Amino acid sequence: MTSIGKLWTVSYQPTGRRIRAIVAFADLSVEIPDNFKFPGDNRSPEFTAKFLSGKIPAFEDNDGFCLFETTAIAEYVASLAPKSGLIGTSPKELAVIHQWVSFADAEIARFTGLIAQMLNGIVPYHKDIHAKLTENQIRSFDTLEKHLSNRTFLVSDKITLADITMVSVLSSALYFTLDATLRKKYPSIVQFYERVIDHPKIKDLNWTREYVEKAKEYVPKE
Ligand SMILES: N[C@@H](CCC(=O)N[C@@H](CS)C(=O)NCC(=O)O)C(=O)O
Repeated sequence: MTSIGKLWTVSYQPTGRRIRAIVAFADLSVEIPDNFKFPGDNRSPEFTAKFLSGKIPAFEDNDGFCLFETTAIAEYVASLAPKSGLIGTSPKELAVIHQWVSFADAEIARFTGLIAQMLNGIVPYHKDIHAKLTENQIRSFDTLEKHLSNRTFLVSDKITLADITMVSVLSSALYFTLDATLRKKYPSIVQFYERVIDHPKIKDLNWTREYVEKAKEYVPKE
């Protein structure tokens, strides 16, 4: 397997898992530096000289080409293996892949992320905002369920970057928000998630496999 460079991430980072899944699906490999302390080293001058945002995931190839931002890294890695089918086979297919990548990030992951930040006390908790974010996310689940009700994968009959992106986002939702009641409403989403994460090339990537029973709620600190 060809090593394409280094990926700075941590084992529990969902966006890092997304990139690692793309690397694995494309039959490539990437080195994960193990002497990297996070949080901490991401703010060091050495790190920010390469990656201006000071955030992970961050990628450097074997020639010193550096990238930050998950979607940019994911698509670049997918483009290194065009035969994998990850970036489709035509400009139209790539546009539809972008549509679902954007939908996954902006219309599902954004809400899970904000809800998780409120529940974890990173941003102040507000009940009405929590309810509104939940409502917005449910609208997105409705759209996704409708689309998947008669399809195996999001874009074509093969796994693409869109599918791997979507399961990386659903993995967090299944941990925080997509609870047993919602899962009954969205059988196609759950079947799709399990179909993609069980692909032999990516099944060992520590996806969420035990789903939340009741959407996580705010517990005020004493
Ligand atoms: N938009 C970025 C977000 C990256 C991001 O927020 N990473 C967090 C960890 S999940 C980080 O590195 N935080 C460190 C910091 O803010 O200093 C992406 O999609 O890659």
